[in-house]
Amino acid sequence: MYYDPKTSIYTGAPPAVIPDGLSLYDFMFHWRSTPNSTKRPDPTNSTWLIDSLDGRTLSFEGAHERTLNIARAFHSLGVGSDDCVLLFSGNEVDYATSLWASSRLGAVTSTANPAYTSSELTYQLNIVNEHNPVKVLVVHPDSLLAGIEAVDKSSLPTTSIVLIRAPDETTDPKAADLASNYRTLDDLIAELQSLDLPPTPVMTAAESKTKAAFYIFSSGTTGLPKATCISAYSVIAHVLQAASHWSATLPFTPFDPSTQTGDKVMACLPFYHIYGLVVVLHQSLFFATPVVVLRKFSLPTFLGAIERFKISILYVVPPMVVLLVKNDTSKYNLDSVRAGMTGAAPLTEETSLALQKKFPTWTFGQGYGMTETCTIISLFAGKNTPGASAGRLVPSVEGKIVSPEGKLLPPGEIGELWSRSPSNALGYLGNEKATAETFDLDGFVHTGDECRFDDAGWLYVVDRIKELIKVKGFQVAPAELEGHLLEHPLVQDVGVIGIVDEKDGERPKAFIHLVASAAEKLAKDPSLAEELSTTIKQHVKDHKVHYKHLGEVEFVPAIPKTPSGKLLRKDLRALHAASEKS
Ligand code: 4UV
Repeated sequence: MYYDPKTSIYTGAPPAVIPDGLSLYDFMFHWRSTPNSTKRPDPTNSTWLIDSLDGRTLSFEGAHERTLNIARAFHSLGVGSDDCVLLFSGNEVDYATSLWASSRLGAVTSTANPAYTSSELTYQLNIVNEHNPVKVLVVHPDSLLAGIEAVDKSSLPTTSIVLIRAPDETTDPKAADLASNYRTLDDLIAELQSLDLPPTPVMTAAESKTKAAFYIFSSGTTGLPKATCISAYSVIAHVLQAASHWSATLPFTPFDPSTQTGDKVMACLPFYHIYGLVVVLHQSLFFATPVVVLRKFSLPTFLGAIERFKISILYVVPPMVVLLVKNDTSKYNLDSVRAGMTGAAPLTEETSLALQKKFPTWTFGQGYGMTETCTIISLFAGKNTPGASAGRLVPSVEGKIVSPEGKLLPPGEIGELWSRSPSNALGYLGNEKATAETFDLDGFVHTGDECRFDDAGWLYVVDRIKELIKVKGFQVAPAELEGHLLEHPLVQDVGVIGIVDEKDGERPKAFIHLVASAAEKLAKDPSLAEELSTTIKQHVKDHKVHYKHLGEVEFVPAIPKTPSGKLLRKDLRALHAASEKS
C-alpha cells in the first residue's frame, strides 16, 4: 500500500491477478489457481453449504450437481442467456445453487429483500424486465403473496413463480395453503431428471467484464434505488482481492471433514445484499470454508448456531455487534470463534472496545465497501480494529480524497473518497445520468462518503455526504420515502433525513409540510400532532419494508430548499438538532 504524492493516489498492494473469460459458475466449479493468482485451496470433497436449521449439507460436488439440476429446472421454464432470474428469498442453501444455476445458463440474477412489499418488488421487477425478461421468480413461501401480487401488477406474462423450498411448520398456514398451487425447486428437479442442458455459454474475456451477472439494487449517492450492474469479473476480482488480503493477514484454514478441524463461516447476513453475497458466500467458499446458512437472524438462533456448528468466523453489521455486547451470551459456548468482521455502517469506537473486552480472544476487523464497488474498498482483518479506522485499501484498489471543488487532497485531509478497482460495477441499468454522476470516465466510483487517510494509509470514514440512510446496514433512500409520502393527501411537501439510533445505527425522520387545511387544524389544536404523525407513519408502514419505517415525524411550515428547488438536507439536520435540544 503506498501513496504517490504526484498523483495523490493511494494503491492497495500487491496487485491481484484476476482471470477473465469466466462466468461465476465457471469460477466456482471449474477454475483453479493460476501461478500468479491468490492460491485457492483444492475444493474437491470440501463441505460447502450447511443449513443451520435441518443440518442439510452440500459438498463442493453436491453443490455442483444441485446447481446443474436447478439449471435444468430454469431451462425448462425458458431461462436463456438474455433473461433474468430474480431471487426473492432470505438465506437458504438453494439461494446459492440457484444463482449459480442462473450463471450456468448465462442469465443475470437479481436479488430482492424477501421482506419487501409487493409494490417494492414491482418497482424492481419493472426496471429489470425492461432490459432482461424476468423468466423466473424464485420465492420463499413466506414471501409468496407479495411475489404473486408483484408479478400480477408488473404484467409479466412469462414469469414463472417457483418456491425455493416447500412450506414447513414455521410457515404461516395461509401462505402454506397458497404455496400448494406452486412448484418447488425439488418438484421441478424430480420432473426433469432426463432433460439435457444446453452447452455452457462461452464467455469471452470482454463479455466477462461487460455483461452483468447481477443486478443488485442500490440508491447510490442520490435518488431512487437503481439496478447496479455487476459483472462476473467484478465478483471474481473482489474474491481474489479480498482473499489476498485475508491470506496475508489472517489466513483461513480449509475445513477438513475427516478431522472436523478448520474454519467455518456463519452466513447470518443476507445473500441479497452485496456483503453477504460476495464476501460471506463467495469468498468463504473460495477458501473451501463451509458456510453455515442461517435462515433468519435472531440473537438466540445466531448464538445457538455458533455453538452447534462450532463457527470460527463471523461476518456481522454494527447493530449485531451491539447485540453481542449488550446481551448475556454466557449460556452459549462461543469458544470456537476466532475472528470476525463488521462493515456496512459505522462502528463506534466504544462498541468496538466493548466487544474486545467481552471477547478478548476474538480478532475483530472492519471492512468498508459499497454495492457500486462490489464490494470491499478497505479492510482490516489481521488485528482488532481500533474502531475508528475502516482498514487499508485491499490489493489493486486505488483511492483518492477529493474536495467539493474537485481538488486532490493530501494525507490527513477530509474529502470525498473516489475509488477505482477491477471489482467496480459497470453502472446503473438504463440510467446513464446516474451512472455518469457516480462512475467517472477514469474508472473511479465517487463514493459519496467523506473520508481521510492518515500518513500510514489507514482509511477513516468520517461522514456520509450522500443522501443514503443506513438502518441495520440496509439502504434506505430518502428520495423513495419522500416520493411515497408526497402521495399522501395530508402532505404538501416533505424532506427525509437519517437520525442516530442506538439500536439500528440510524432511522429515517420525515419533516412534513402539511396541506393548508391540516396545517390550520394543527395550529388551532397542537394536540393533533400525535394523531397526524401516526397517520403519516402508518402510510409508510402499509407500503414499505420494516427498516424503512419512520422513527420520527416533525411538522414544519416549509421544507428548506435552494432557490432552484433542491432540498437542503443540512438545514433539516440543523432543525433536528434544534428539536433534540428543546
Ligand atoms: O451499498 P451498500 O449497502 O454496501 C455496503 C457494503 C458493505 C461491506 C461490504 C463488504 C465488507 O467486507 C464489509 O465489511 C462491508 O454496505 O452501502 C454502502 C455505504 O455503506 C456505508 C458507506 O456510506 C457506504 O458508501 N458503509 C459501508 N461500510 C462502512 C460504511 C463502514 N465500515 N463504516 C462506515 N460506513
